Amino acid sequence: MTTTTFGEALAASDASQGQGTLTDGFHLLVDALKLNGVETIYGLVGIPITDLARLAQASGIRYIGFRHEQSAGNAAAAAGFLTKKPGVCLTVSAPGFLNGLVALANATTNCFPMVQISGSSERHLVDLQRGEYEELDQLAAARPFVKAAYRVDRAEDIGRGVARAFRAAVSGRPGGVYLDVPGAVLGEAMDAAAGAASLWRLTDPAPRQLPAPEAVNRALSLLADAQRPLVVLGKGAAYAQADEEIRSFLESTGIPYLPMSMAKGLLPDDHPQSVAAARSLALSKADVVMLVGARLNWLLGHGEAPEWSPDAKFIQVDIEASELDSNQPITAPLVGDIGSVMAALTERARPGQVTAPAGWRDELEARKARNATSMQKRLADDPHPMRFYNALRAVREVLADRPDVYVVNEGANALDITRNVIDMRLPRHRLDSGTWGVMGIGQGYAVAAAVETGAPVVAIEGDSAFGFSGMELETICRYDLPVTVVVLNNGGVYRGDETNSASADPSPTRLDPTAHHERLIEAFGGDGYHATTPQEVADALGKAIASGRPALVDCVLDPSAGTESGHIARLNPKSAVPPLRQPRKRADPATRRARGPK
Ligand code: OXT
Ligand code: ADP
Ligand code: MG
Repeated sequence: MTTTTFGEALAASDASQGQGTLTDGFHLLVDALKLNGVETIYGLVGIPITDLARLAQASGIRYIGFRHEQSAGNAAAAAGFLTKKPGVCLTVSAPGFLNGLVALANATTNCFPMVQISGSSERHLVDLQRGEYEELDQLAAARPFVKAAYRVDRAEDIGRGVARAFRAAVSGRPGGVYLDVPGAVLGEAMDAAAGAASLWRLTDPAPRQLPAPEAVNRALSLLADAQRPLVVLGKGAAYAQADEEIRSFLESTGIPYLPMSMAKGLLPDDHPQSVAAARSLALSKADVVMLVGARLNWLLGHGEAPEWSPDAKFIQVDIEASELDSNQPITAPLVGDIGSVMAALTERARPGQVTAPAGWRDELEARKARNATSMQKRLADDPHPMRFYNALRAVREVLADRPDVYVVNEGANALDITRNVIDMRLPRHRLDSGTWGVMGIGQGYAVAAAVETGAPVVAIEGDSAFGFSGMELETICRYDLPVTVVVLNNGGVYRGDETNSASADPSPTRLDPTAHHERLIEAFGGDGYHATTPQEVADALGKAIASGRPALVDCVLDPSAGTESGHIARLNPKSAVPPLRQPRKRADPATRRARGPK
């Protein structure tokens, strides 16, 4: 029996294409992706897409293989956010597809453009539920979670399917799109010339959307009458890559702005107009608020009093008209792409028409100064073991010299405290848990940031958050990426000192406080550091970034550091009924190990 290697098959297929005879679904899909500018695919192979990944790689597309589809999907989503082009994730049928779907749904929630292409099993067997290998109606399963979902049923429709998926992902409000490609379609042969003619490249994938002039005037009049105007910049503003238009409007008017977490760095965090350090005052007192690529969702208290003034009037700049009025009346809707809207506002504003009254600016400055002083105090403390602020002070000092570093951030306390302690100075350099507050994005986002930009990445993660995608350390090492993972290790989900009242089992929030996460990366050839003081954190991080190698710094924190749910504890349901049992102090196995033999 003779076997054909993939390389031989590829050469033969190239030769046959050269003769202008036959092509197949594999080639057409790769060609369609290349034609539409895809440079990288994030995925995990298996039946029926293994040869597709090989072919993509052979054709010059970079293929990054992960250990779990969710991380591959998260990488594709982050790539979409960073590049403004759909990130592509490739998965196998049924379970692989479902693993990736969480990331696709998260991308949709975050308004990131992403396309998940999944192989699927034999349609005639799946549809009659005959018990096919990895049987699942994937198209139906995807629909509720995505912006759009399509299936290609014939090789001749591959070009159309790719065009449709890419257009849907990136135009208007960006989001996640599912493209189902049954194995049989990948293997289907067709005339090569007809196949080539069936592909096309999208013209103007995300057309500009200009605001109506009267809508611009309405917004300017409202701003002109404001005594306490405020601009809120969201991750849509970061995504829009309209940095100059946004800066120019803000600086020409002097209006204070609040950056949402992923908009940090759009203007440098030390910009005098930033009121990140006077957040609650800015929200509660602003009388006219202009939302730019930010939804009035839970992260902004739905625009409700007392977090906001009950009399506040809202202007909303968004590409998605149906977002407006979702929570509060929008007095001045500005529907369009952020670049066009901000440019129109600057152009149409009469000199001196929109300003920020001095009294308002002074009030905000005073609050900023007060909060900056308490932040300095917290950072200056030097308890042993370390707590969040002390470890992060060291990280902050190292990153102060490296504004080029991309910061990925997840956890609860690890998220909330990092957001406020680590300043960002460049746009789109911070990627985090986003609209869902999801754990598990860490390593996937870090891989994408490194692959898409070539810049160093520091992923700052709670020890629980890290665990969701920890095995991707191997991916980071395999591709030798300049990623440093900083684990803020307090031994628990929120904190690590809770005891169980009922048995020897650890409490639900407990993890192992004795864990040495740095040993995980050493298993794959990366550099591991164990840090117990701020100086050790700074030394390790400085070395790790300078090396350009995969690294992990395990920062040992006091297990009592951290509060339940971080800054969003109020979202935990409260009951009037007292707990059944009072906690009985009983050390669990991890604590006993940490204490050592008696
Ligand atoms: O204005 P005032 O005076 O009020 O002051 C404010 C600012 O002005 C000021 N400030 C500053 N002062 C001085 N200097 C500077 N630079 C400065 N910057 C700000 O500080 C205060 C507070 O400011 P802030 O933070 O802006 O304001 P606030 O009120 O907090 O903002 C509100 C929010 C809502 C906008 C903000 O809090 C926010 O963005 N929060 C995001 C919260 C979030 O998404 N959390 C993650 C989810 S928690 C939970 O769900 C977790 N789970 C469950 C789970 C999840 N999520 N996913 C999956 C798939 N499965 C399960 C789990 C398992 S978290 C988690 C793991 C946790 O354990 P880890 O070990 O990972 O993490 P640790 O907690 O570290 O142990
Ligand atoms: P944040 O969580 O930072 O507040 P959100 O994700 O809630 O930000 O909001 C992002 C908003 O930005 C979405 O409503 C989305 O429709 C919008 N958006 C995304 N890209 C653009 C763009 N290019 N122009 C205008 N609006 C955009
Ligand atoms: Mg923790």
